[in-house]
Amino acid sequence: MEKLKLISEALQKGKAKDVKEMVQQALDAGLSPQDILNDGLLSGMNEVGIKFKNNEVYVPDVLIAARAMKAGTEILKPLLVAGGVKAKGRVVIGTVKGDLHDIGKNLVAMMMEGQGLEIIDAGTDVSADQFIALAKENNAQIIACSALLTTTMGEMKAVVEAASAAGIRDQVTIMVGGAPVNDTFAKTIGADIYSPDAATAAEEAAAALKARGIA
Ligand code: B1M
Repeated sequence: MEKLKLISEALQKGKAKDVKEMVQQALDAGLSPQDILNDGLLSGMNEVGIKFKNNEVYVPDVLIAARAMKAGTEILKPLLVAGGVKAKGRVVIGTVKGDLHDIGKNLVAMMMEGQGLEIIDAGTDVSADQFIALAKENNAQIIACSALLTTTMGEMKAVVEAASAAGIRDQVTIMVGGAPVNDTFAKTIGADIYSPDAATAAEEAAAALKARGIA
């Protein structure tokens, strides 16, 4: 689809204003928010990732692409969040200590909101102790950890251990995700749920709460 390709290209060039306008135009033309997200914005970000890996673009280029991504998702957010199945429950979400990547985490938070969950967003570079303190303070049933670096994914284990040490392990469902994370890793560290993408994470969060009789 030409419109989505153009969005992807504008995102790769970091043209936030253009991305914003083009996303709105695509919506006005009747394209679905999900298609615009997947085949426009995420596809563009994926290309940036490939170029970043091959040293064809550098950190500043990635940052302006990330800003353009944010501009596009801001337009989509109310549409992706609306119409979700209402569920009760509170989630503390964050990107683990040492890790500043927040685009995926923000998408997960957005989709969970769409499931009617209340989100306490701890931001990025969140230590295990911060996750636990926020979960206790807010009486959260879910702790959701995102990691994008192989060097930081180990922090997720620290979160699981800190929940045990704080005596709340049986009260919180610990969810993990992010590009380097997989199901085997999640099982190894004792997390409860691994989800490969934001939409699945939101569905699994709602299902976990339902299974616990909360939703
Ligand atoms: Co970084 N970076 N980065 N980066 N960056 C990656 C992750 C990398 C794969 C690039 C590469 O080499 N190809 C590589 C990691 C290599 C590795 O560890 N194996 C990398 C590196 C090396 C680095 C630095 C070390 C670079 C440097 O400084 N030399 C540095 C680290 C900084 C730090 O965190 N301490 C760094 C910095 C940055 C920027 C700041 C420039 C920027 C982040 C901006 C921001 O987030 N605000 C950035 C970006 C944008 C990327 C890439 C290009 C894109 C990441 C992204 O946002 N993807 C990335 C390459 C890539 O992924 N292709 C790369 C889109 C996003 C929607 O996907 O976050 O995977 P993702 O989320 C997905 C799923 O993973 C899942 O749902 C989402 C989709 O629905 N998901 C969850 C995520 N969290 C979840 C949680 C869940 C469930 C699902 O449950 C709780």
